[in-house]
Amino acid sequence: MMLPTPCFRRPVLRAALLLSLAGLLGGCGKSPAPAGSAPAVKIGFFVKQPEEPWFQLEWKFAEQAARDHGFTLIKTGANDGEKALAAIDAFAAAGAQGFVICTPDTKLGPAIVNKAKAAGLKLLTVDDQFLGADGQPLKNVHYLGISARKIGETVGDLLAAEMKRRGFNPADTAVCAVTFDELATAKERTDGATARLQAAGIPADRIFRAPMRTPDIPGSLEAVSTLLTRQPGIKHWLVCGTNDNAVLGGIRALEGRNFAPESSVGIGINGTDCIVELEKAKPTSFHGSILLSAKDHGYKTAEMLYRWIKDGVEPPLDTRTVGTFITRENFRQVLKEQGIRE
Ligand code: FCA
Repeated sequence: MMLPTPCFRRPVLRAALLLSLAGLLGGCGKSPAPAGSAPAVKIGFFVKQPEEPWFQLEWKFAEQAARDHGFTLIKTGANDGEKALAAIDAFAAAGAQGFVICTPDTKLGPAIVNKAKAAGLKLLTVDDQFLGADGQPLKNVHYLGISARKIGETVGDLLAAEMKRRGFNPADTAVCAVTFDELATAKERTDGATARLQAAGIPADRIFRAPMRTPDIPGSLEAVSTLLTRQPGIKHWLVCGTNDNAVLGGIRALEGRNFAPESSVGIGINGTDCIVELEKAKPTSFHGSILLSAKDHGYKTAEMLYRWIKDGVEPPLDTRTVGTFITRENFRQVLKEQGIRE
């Protein structure tokens, strides 16, 4: 079930919308629970960037969990903090007992926790860990995310190995790290990658950062184009970034400056937002990606919340997932094994 994200500005409209939402949800699916039995489980799943394949896959796997366990999933998302807060009201009005969220803004954490508490909803955060008022992670809020630093380090090691394999002259080679430091998991990834590249012998003054204003392909394209204008003498770029889209924007910027595909190398993170790129008949500079487990992030989070609601089994406070390196050589096989592609 997919909800449009309501934008509640006027109280009357808001009440009417919530009522119609409740009616809509009450009317769909299973018949009401018999008197005395536990109510049917309903779980909300809010994501910050619903247009991205990564988040669509999280939903797809959460839906699989809903089918397997017989609960109702309410999907909604937007890259907007106000809408995230409004979604909590909508989940409560729809009769949900809890929700999974990848928040558009980690600093909203305390507000989301308060709203969930007030509405009596259980809460599980995915991908982006909440921050408290002191800027530190809210460790008492249940979270499932990636081992970001470690995955970033793997990207750095793989880029260094690829530089050697391709025989790039270190004197003409530089690193482009497409960063989004506002988000802790993103910063840990690029910090991990650049630390390993420096350890592999790239001097610190040849490790350049391209900070994205928005965490998407246009944001990266703009940031990397600016960097390329400032550093015209580099022949080979090693591109890392917060996720696939960050790296893809960098690759598009290199193409815009006529870098040959084999002259540079990019390695992404997610593995789900670069499938079209890997499927292209001609290789680009996008060499591969660390495929994260969309199944763990979608199925497992929804399932953990379901067990918590239904059986009182509290999930661990902090669960971390790992990734698998995919390239043009193995991606079809690995995506099939992980249930992402037929
Ligand atoms: C963050 C990123 C996503 C994905 C996820 C695991 O939310 O923005 O692209 O990498 O972590």
